[in-house]
Amino acid sequence: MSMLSTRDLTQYEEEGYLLLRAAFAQERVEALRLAVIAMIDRGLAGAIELKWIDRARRLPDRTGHMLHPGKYDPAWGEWLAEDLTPYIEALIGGPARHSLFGMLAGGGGRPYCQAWHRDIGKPGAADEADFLARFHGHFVQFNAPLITGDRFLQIVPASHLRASTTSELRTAQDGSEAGDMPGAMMVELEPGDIAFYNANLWHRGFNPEGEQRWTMHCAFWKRDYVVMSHEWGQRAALESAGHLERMPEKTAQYIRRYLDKYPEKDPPSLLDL
Ligand SMILES: O=C(O)CCC(=O)C(=O)O
Repeated sequence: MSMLSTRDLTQYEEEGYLLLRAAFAQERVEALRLAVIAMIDRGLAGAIELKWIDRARRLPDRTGHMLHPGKYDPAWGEWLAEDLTPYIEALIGGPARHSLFGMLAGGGGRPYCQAWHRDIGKPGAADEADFLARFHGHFVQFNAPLITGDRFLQIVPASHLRASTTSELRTAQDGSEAGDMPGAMMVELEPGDIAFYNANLWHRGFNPEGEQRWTMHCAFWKRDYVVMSHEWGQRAALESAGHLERMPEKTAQYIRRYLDKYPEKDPPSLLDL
C-alpha cells in the first residue's frame, strides 16, 4: 500500500513538491544527528576526508557520498530502508535506485547563496517544456533537516513542467545577487519533516547569514535509468569488500541497482538522454 494519499500524489504532480510534517520519529532524527556527530569525529581524527567550513568549530561543509565506506553509518542505511523507500517508490511509481546521498551544511556565518536554477532543465531552450516532461516522475530528491529552523530552500511551486518565464530567466542570470523571484516560496522545515521535490522546479539554497545547517539531501532515479555523468564514479567505493553486506537488504538493493546500471565508461549526461 502506498504511504501517500492521492492528494499527496496530486500535490507532488501539480506543484512539483510535497512537504510531509513529522514524517519521522524523534528517535530517528536523533539517530541521524548522532551519526553526523560520529562522522565529524572521524573527520577530525583523520580517519576520513571531510571538507570544513571551520574545522576548529566542528562545522563540516556540504558532504557527499555518505553511503560510501568511511562516511557510511548504519543510521543512514536504516533510515533509507525503513522510512524512505516507501515514499520514494510512491513518488516515482515503482522501484528506484541510489543516485546521490549527502548533507547540505552551513554555519559559522559563511554566506551560502546559490543562483536560481533547475538541476537538469534547459532554461530558455525552444524545447524546454518537452525536455522537462521527458524526466517527469522518473526521479526525486529531498531535503530533510536535522537542526531546527531550516529555512534555506526556496522554490517556485508548479514551475517544474512549463517553459521558464522571461523574469525567471533574468533572475537566474543575476546569480547569487538575485533579488526576489516571482512566485517564490521559502520551504520551512523542522527536524522530522521532509520536502520531496522535482529538481527541475526553479529553486535555490539561500543562507545569507551562514546559519548552522545540517540538511540531508539525497536523490534517486527509477531503477532502469543508466547511471549518468553527474552520479558516475561511485562504483569502486560502493563495491568495497564487505560494504554492501553490512547494509540492510533494501538499502543494499538500491546500491546494487545503481551498480547494475553502471556504464564502464562515457556515462551519458542528462542532456544526452
Ligand atoms: O541548498 C539547498 O537546499 C538546495 C541545494 C541545491 O539546489 C543544489 O545543490 O543544487
